[in-house]
Amino acid sequence: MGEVLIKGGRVVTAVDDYVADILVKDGQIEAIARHLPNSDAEVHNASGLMVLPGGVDVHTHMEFPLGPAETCDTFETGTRSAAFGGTTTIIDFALQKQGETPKQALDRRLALAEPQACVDYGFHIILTEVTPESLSELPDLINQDGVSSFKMFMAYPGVLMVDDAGIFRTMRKVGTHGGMVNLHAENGGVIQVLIEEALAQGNTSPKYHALTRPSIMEGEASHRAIRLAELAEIPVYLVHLSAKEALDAVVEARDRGISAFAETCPHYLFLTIEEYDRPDFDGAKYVMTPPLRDHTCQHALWRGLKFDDLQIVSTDHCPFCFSERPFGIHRSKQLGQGDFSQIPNGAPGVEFRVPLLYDGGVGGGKISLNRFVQLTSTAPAKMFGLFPQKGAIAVGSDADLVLFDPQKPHILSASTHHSNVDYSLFEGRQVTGKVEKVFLRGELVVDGDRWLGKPGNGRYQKRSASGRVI
Ligand code: DUC
Ligand code: ZN
Ligand code: ZN
Repeated sequence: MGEVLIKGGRVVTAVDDYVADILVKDGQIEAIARHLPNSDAEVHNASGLMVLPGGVDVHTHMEFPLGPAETCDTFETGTRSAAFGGTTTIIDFALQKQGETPKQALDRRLALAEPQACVDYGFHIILTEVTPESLSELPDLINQDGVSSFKMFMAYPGVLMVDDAGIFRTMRKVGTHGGMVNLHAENGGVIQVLIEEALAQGNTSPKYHALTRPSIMEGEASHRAIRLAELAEIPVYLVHLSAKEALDAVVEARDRGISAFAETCPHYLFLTIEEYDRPDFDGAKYVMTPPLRDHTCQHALWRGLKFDDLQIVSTDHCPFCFSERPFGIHRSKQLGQGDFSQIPNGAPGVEFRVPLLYDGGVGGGKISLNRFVQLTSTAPAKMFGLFPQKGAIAVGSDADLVLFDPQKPHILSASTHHSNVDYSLFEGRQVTGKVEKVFLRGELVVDGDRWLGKPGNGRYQKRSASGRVI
């Protein structure tokens, strides 16, 4: 690949903000200076634009099985959608299926992603069977295969849930090797009772998804997760934190010097439980887990982002179409017609994270510009062992660069997004701040509305064991 020169952009990182030229050579940043000569490089004029490090979304689910359902984005469509939204690295999940070892799960997902990925990618492994055999594979996965984080579910009993003993055993093993444990923190047993009670009373509409997953049960499980990690002496990372009660547990632990970390997602920052009051079956579009919460929670989340009680904004992009066509009932919310508990849990969002957080966060005066970059790129790269290759604009870092127009208004819509999913949580919402160009290791992959990337050009990222340094 020839050299690329990005001229006169406003370089914004988690700590910097200055105007400079950036020279890219062999996919990496070669030089940054006030003025660089044009030489033979392909030149891109970035005056009036911000130059941001490529977004890092550490929570996505492409062609992912969830019970009888499967998400409707392939690795190709989902990563292309990510690129259009300014995200150049994702960390997806390899789910350990029944009878499978963690390494087998990883290999299966790598084979699926490799020919399709349009942006760089890594995997967390979801452990569902904590057996001596599974545990014995973890050191090599961390030290050789570049998988340094392992997710477990405290919800979905009988399907995905791992009990406290299994979580604790995993924490001990992962901690010894410097890895990170990610937890879906909700009290699965109690929620199951509430679901059964609701259905027995004939309460079947999507709203009951939210009513049967109370925020105090997220708070309880978050507290338990942190206490287990404290005993195991390992950092812990709570995924998709939505409830004030859960955030309170994180704040309390961090105040005591415990390494508790958490992400939240745009839907919890911008939407509330009222969405479930939509008529007919429309509330199903908002069925994700945990569910949308109230304004008190939303306010607490923004405060948490501002003061670093929450470290990362990821999407939990887990798209299921609303309609049965064209991808079939198993990739559709229609699976749950007449029974909210059968609605596939998940919602799309990988394309809108960066513009939404810029518009609502920076534009809305809730977080600073540097904090926005930290939350969407630098902190996720650091938390999951990708920094300084990713998450930085620095000499030697990968030239994953986003040219972003901070003044440009545009409308978020399923009619113009690039995911396979047929709806948007944010349909019709106008935001200010648009991704104009995206470079993946120096290659221009998005130019306005044009797609120039290629499936298979995304590279698997072996991650370091961030638990040692976080
Ligand atoms: N948790 C996730 O992280 N994603 C989809 C569903 C769920 O419960
Ligand atoms: Zn989850
Ligand atoms: Zn998820």
